[in-house]
Amino acid sequence: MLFSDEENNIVIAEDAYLLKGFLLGQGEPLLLALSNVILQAPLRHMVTPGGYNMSVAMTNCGDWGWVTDETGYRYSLRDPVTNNPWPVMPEIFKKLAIDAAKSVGFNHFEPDACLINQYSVGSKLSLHQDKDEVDFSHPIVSFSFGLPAMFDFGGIKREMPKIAILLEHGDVLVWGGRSRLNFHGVRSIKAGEHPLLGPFRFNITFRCSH
Ligand code: MD3
Ligand code: FE
Repeated sequence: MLFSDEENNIVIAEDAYLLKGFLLGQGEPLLLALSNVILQAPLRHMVTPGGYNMSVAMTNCGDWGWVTDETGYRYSLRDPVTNNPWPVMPEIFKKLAIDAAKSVGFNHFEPDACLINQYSVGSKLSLHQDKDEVDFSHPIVSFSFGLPAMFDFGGIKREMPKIAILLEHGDVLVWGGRSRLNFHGVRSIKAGEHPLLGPFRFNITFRCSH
């Protein structure tokens, strides 16, 4: 069951919070910063170690970027498309991610990696765990923009029951501690038009990769 704590954040699970509409006052500078990152490090469909093309298009900013290819998943200091370092993490991204983490009690969050996911209509992210980081004591913070998505949140084993959570433009998830390694995924995005982002959803995750 979902319930709200004293600050009116929604507690989804142990150490996992949904900050509904947290970013709504900051949409314009955030989306400007996002478009600036994407101009320097273009969105691309990466290949999984199993040889599948991901339906989600991705890029990164910050010191480390998450990449996948036929050889596996890893964090890289350079963009394999341009061979450049990833674009600097925009100050406004970093500040709001740290503020969001702080608002639910994660006081020492210093992300060194920021993964940008672009979903078109029909894109999905299959059930997975995030375990390419070195230290799972740090939370993950995620920002959602554009079209809504149904997010599935499961347990620490793939076959455990899942709850579905609607993620909308301006929402933030902070995910750490006892839920850090839980399985999760994003269901296929339904057709729609967002007034600012058109037929797309963007999700931006902030992590301590090292
Ligand atoms: C729950 N992204 O990039 S963000 C991913 O909406 C990813 O694009 C999704 O899963 C998206 O790896 C979900 C929310 C999220 C991020 C990390 C988690 C939920 C999490 C780690 C553990 C459990
Ligand atoms: Fe994930």
